[in-house]
Amino acid sequence: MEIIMIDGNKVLFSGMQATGSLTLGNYLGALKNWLTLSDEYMCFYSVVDLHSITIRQDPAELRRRARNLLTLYIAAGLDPEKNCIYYQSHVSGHAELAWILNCFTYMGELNRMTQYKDKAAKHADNINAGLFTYPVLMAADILLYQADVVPVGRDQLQHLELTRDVAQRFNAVYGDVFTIPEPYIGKSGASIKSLQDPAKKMSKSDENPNASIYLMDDPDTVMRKFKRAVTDSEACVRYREEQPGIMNLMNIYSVCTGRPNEEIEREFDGRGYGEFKTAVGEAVVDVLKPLQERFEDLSKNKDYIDGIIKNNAEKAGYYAQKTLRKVQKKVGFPEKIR
Ligand code: ATP
Ligand code: LTN
Repeated sequence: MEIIMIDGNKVLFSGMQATGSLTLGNYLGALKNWLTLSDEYMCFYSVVDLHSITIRQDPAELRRRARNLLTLYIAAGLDPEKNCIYYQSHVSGHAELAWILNCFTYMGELNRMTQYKDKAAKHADNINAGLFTYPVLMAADILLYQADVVPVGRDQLQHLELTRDVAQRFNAVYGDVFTIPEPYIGKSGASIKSLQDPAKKMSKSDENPNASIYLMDDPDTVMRKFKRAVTDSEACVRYREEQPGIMNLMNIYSVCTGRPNEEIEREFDGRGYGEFKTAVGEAVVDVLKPLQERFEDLSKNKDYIDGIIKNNAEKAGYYAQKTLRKVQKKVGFPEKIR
């Protein structure tokens, strides 16, 4: 099988939508893993703004959020010289490949996507075709760069499975065109739950601001939200299914401090939830503080960020074209006459 090796490294692709402000769930479930993996792979980290417009957006607000998100990738520690950090909309190959892959994806497959069902229920007044084919665009993102690995939170696994199915289907017809990507799910950050309803994932589009910790929340807000977090009446810090609220707080505490659950259980044995919540809040504040400071500094440096946007769009475009040309040829589009 021919795998396109970029600079001899394996390839990683991931992306986030510029809808709403990033939450602790996004950070612990995705961004943090991106950092761990970025040394081992040639990485593409995209601000997936094409995906964002499947929900109606205010144009100025979308532009602002997209830039903040790109800046945040860098503030989180991703080196923009080594990693390709760019806007999806700056590389037209995403949309072009998505069209081709649409013709290799079945309605029945897309109908089964739980994210589509959730979003369609939430936005019943705007169930557009883009929302339905969203996972195909995601498959195009990944396959365009011949990604070997895709770090995501657990909620995206179904989309990854679809990506693999579509890639295999295409390869079965045309030969080994696409690398079949593997998902990478981090351990405890895989699914951070809402602080107000531990049955739901923490989400940046939750209407209740107390349900999510935003990466830009100040320390007082973080502490207040953890104090109000929904728990139970068991009054013991134990990692078990019957206590989903506490499990969630333990997950957060564990990823932020690097300490295993057994140690946390020992530390808080016989102590109340109040103390535990304060400790979790403080651990989160310690993680967010340096991130917020770097974000502020970078935001002031317009020329630096503009340079990254320009260079990385060119770099991503170069690799995207390589795959796209190959795919266009395989499906039978005529060569351009130059
Ligand atoms: P939205 O509410 O707009 O759907 P979201 O908060 O679910 O957004 P996405 O942009 O869909 O965030 O996801 C970005 C990345 O963060 C994905 O890899 C996703 O799996 C991960 N992620 C999102 N929420 C969580 C969470 N609560 N726990 C762990 N990972 C998460
Ligand atoms: N669908 C993802 C965002 C996303 C993505 C991708 C993630 C778009 N394209 C490619 C990984 C790889 C989401 O909603 N979190």
